[in-house]
Amino acid sequence: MHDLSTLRKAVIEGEVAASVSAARQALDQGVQPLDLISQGVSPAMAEVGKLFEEGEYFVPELLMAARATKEIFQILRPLLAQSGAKPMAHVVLGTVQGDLHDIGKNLVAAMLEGGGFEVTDLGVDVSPEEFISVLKKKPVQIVGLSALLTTTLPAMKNTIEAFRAAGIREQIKIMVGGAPVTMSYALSIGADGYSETAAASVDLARRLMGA
Ligand code: B1M
Repeated sequence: MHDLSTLRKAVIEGEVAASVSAARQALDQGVQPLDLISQGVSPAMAEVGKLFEEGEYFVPELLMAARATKEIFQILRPLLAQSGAKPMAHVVLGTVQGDLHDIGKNLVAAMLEGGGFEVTDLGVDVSPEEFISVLKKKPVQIVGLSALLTTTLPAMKNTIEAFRAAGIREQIKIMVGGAPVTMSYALSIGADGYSETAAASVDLARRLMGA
């Protein structure tokens, strides 16, 4: 396995050009896109979060690391979509209303795409009405909700309740995740599954589809 420490270091330091070039180099040397995410980008962003919590990093450093991650995804997205196989299911993904954190959700989107799912990413601060409007327009098998703030956990619950009120809850499977979310919280709000990491979300989505 190619050493991804250069890539991780570049992302942690928010060096956008160096991150992109380390990602290209790793791909050229045969690293698979999913391994690049799970062993490169994902642990690097976890480290960035830790540095922020320890007071070593401030918002500008966070945003530079997030930008580096985004640029890497621009390269990975077409590669992840390349398999040509029929998607296993259509997943609609979003960070719930009031919450602007999207780094973890973007990792989940990339891992699901790489795992053979079609993903529609609605972005951040997604209201229940926005989810419902998309769900009414096209066939969707799984909805993925992300939340990073304890104050936006209720929005996750409200979204599921809104699906119920709109009569569409039973048509979909719902998976949830994000740092403050736990399995017991997921079950208490009526979600079908919880995954702690982006990598584990692929297995969860497969299980929800009965695969
Ligand atoms: Co914010 N923030 N933030 N922040 N931020 C946290 C979450 C916080 C814990 C930091 C702290 O104070 N210690 C804290 C929340 C406290 C709490 O609620 N208990 C916090 C706060 C308070 C805030 C603000 C309120 C700060 C302020 O303005 N006073 C504000 C809120 C804005 C808003 O959302 N309305 C805010 C703003 C921001 C930035 C904009 C600066 C930036 C976000 C940039 C962006 O996302 N584009 C930011 C960041 C970066 C963080 C930290 C440092 C890092 C989050 C992150 O990206 N982690 C975070 C502290 C921390 O987590 N250590 C913090 C890396 C990422 C890979 O992990 O997102 O957990 P994570 O995703 C994981 C899993 O959770 C999982 O997979 C991912 C990878 O394995 N996962 C899923 C996530 N979603 C999933 C969905 C799934 C399955 C798995 O299925 C659907």
